[in-house]
Amino acid sequence: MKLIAALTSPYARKVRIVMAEKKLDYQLELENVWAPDTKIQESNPLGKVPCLIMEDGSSLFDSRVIVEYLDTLSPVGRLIPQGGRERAAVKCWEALADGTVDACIAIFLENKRPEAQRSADWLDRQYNKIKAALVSMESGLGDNSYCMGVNYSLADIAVGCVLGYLDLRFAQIDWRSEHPNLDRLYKKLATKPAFVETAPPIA
Ligand code: GSF
Repeated sequence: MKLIAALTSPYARKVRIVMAEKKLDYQLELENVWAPDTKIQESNPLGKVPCLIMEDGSSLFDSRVIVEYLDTLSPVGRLIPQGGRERAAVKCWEALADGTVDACIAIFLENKRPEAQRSADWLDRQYNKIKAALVSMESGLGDNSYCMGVNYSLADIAVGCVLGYLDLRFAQIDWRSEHPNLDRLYKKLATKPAFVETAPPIA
């Protein structure tokens, strides 16, 4: 398997952490999807990473589809419950975390536009989503060890990737002091080899 990714992409980081936790071998191919000569659309018509190229050459995207597939490849360290409410709950945590990243990226891209073209209303709307999502994650986690209670799952990986992305691109958001439960979870996740190995480069 080959994973087309970018080192700063939180969605790709989620996939790479799942690969590491499942002890799956793969080749990492870095792609700058914003470069004019990017070939990403040959693999993903949407022009986005992460994109997984399977043994038969076919591709799989997006990150949620990829991690769901990877979890079926090996019984090592199941990250998504097989069915029922628990499965839906993990997927909902993932949707919340990925949706928070979507809002972060919308802000990041908006801020790349010339200042006169930026919409303050649009930026506010995205910041509000991030704020509300952090509140929701904080209360959903509560005093539990992990998002789903006692078991480490894809929910924690997805949440860890958002928090890492906030540190990378939104250092001005002091999420730690307002969200002590998330701080406690992140400290624990940050010691895991899969998180250490995939930490985004500081740039
Ligand atoms: C989002 C992927 C994405 O936006 C997923 O895989 O879960 N729902 C998708 N990737 C960004 C890179 S990043 O900021 O993580 C991307 O490839 N953007 C290029 C574009 O044209 O939007």
